[in-house]
Amino acid sequence: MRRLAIGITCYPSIGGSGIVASQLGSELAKLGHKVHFISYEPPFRLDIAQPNIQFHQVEINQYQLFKYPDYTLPLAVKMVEVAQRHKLDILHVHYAVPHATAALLATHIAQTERQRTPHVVTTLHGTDITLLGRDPNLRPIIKYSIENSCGVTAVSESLRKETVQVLRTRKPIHVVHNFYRPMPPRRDRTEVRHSLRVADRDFLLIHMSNLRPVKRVPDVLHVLADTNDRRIKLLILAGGPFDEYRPLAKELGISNRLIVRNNVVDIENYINAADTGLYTSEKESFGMGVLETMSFGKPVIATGVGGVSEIVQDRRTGFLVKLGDIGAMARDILKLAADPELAKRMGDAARERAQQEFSAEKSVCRYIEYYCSILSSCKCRG
Ligand code: GMT
Repeated sequence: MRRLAIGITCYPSIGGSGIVASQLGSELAKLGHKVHFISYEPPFRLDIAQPNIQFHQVEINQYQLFKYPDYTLPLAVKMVEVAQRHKLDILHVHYAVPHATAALLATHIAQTERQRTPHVVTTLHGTDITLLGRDPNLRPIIKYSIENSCGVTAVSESLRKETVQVLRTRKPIHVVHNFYRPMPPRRDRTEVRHSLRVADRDFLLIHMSNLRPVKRVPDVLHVLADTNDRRIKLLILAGGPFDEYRPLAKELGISNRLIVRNNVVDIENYINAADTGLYTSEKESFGMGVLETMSFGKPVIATGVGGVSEIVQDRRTGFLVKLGDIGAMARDILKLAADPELAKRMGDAARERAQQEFSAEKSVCRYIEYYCSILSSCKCRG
């Protein structure tokens, strides 16, 4: 197989898209491809010391002349520089704005300078379409960036459909589902539970997210309150501030059943210590937390929105519930808590589904095949 030189740009902060882009880069590097991350800081779950990986930092100068500091322009310049110096075949950008926009500008500059021009592959992750795509101030540039990329992928069928519906794009969009390679837990389940003050007989729910409004954190708390069982506890691995939700937890009388940990990196130890995942989002183009939870053999109770229903199989790997149906979620939790055999059966099915349908092997292979098809057929490179 030909070794490729691939540039990757993503948001480096905590979030599913950065995690997916980092995992993809790391897997490509393991296969011998040269991977160049271009961003304002190293993505938070990326090991930049790994062989075949290099990180290129975008420097942003705060000129007084500009009221608002700009990132897109220095990013485009860095992309031109890296593409030329490292002979990039592919520039794989995660999110249409500003990353695909910067990549298109970079290829235009490179063409004008008669330099090496990489093929731009854009992956859509959700909020670029579901939120920004509906903003009339951004919609035309998002559409432009999609239509002019050499190739476009979406992380779920649901997001592909929504993109076509919201932006009326004609560009073919190829679906490559997100994937996850679980790290083996390094801490004993009982020890982790004890460190969280969770007893062996307790039933521990887990919720992992950045706590943005779209995740509906109040619903998570209401579901816990609705179970009305002291044995049922909830661990939130928060990628954002939780303090604004504390008054609600107090009002619902669940503070002593709630454990919050911030910016946890060793998620495998905590998911392994939990019993079931709980996700209440109102929108989710995929739902990395859902997949991560299932990968450790835990059933997931989730709202059946967007890409989540492409991951969770209702009544087989967990339960899919209507958005906002707090009562149904609480009943499903009680069902699992009362029936360890059911929880085990669903958890095993969840792990099997994660391994078979959302493995690193499968998705990385699909990306490589896609890169190769773009390299052999795309005419958009100068
Ligand atoms: O959901 C977020 O708040 C973060 C956002 C991101 O940029 O990481 O997540 C989006 O991309 C993830 C990776 O593809 C998906 O798993 C999430 O479902 C998607 N978020 C939304 O669609 C709301």
